[in-house]
Amino acid sequence: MRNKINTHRDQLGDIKTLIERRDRFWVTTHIHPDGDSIASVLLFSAILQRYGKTHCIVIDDAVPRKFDFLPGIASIRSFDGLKPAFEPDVIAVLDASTLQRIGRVSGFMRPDSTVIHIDHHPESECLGDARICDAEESSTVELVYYLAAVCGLPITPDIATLVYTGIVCDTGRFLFPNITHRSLEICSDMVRKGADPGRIAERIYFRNSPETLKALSSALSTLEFHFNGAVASIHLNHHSCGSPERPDTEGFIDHLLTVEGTEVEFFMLKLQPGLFKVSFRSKSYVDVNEVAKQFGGGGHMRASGCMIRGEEKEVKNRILEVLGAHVHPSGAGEPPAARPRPE
Ligand SMILES: [Mn+2]
Repeated sequence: MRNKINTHRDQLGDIKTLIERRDRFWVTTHIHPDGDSIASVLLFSAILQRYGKTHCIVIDDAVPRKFDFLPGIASIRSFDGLKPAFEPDVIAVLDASTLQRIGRVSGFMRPDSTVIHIDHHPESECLGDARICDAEESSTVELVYYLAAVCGLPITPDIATLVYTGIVCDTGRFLFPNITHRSLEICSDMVRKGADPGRIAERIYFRNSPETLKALSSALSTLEFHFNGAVASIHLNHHSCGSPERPDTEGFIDHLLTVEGTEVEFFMLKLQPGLFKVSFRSKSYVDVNEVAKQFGGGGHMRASGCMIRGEEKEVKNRILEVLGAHVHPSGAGEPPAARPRPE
């Protein structure tokens, strides 16, 4: 961990200086916020608080209910199209690879706005006046944690809970290949400093509504395989779930990863007639960031997403056409390439 702080010493120093010199901050992250993005904005906000800075967290989306236990969560303001009460000197953009990803909040940025950008997506625009973009990190919250260390933020049980939660969520509960020895070391340290893994798991993963489980069952009943089993897909129309609320479908796609022999998984969630939110996962050789990019989306090599307009059949066919160029049509997988060992 020390090594990483050394690697980013200059950038961390630039961000710290900017925080010390300016007074009013907006802190934001991507739409459809997840555990990492929410933990990151809350941790950044704790750093600002330590310096006594005026700030607000503004996200162009609702915060999923499962994160309601996170310390400071009530301070997050869901963007309602109106400008927050004060003009910022600085906007901190966390865990979003492009400004498009922060939704309508970007509409309030001026060309001369000062931006801090902290992110771990590959091909991040890396757009800030002060920035750290490091795709070797499992999560953005790890990078914000380094900043917290450089700024001397004491690691209280609340802070430890934020960091641990962000890492757990972005590593698929320590199962995805993006996990590094650093992430595990940091988590171990966070547990020592008061994060409670059992309670955090219970809050995030074991409080599904019956509607969510029914929605999962209905999605899994649409399971299909393509290209001799190399690709698995499911779809769901969230209006058909019998609940007026959008069910929490995050994690549905991960069930497809459990099937032996598949390389790519995708999940089409119909948000409204003619509009699908599509998530992709891959296991060893297909770069699904490239796949999602073809539809105007993006993400990581092993997990990505995009929005696609069209009718269900047409959307699925377009996805399969793109995937056809990436998977072995015989269904035979390639051995995973040896992963470079990150520092
Ligand atoms: Mn992330």
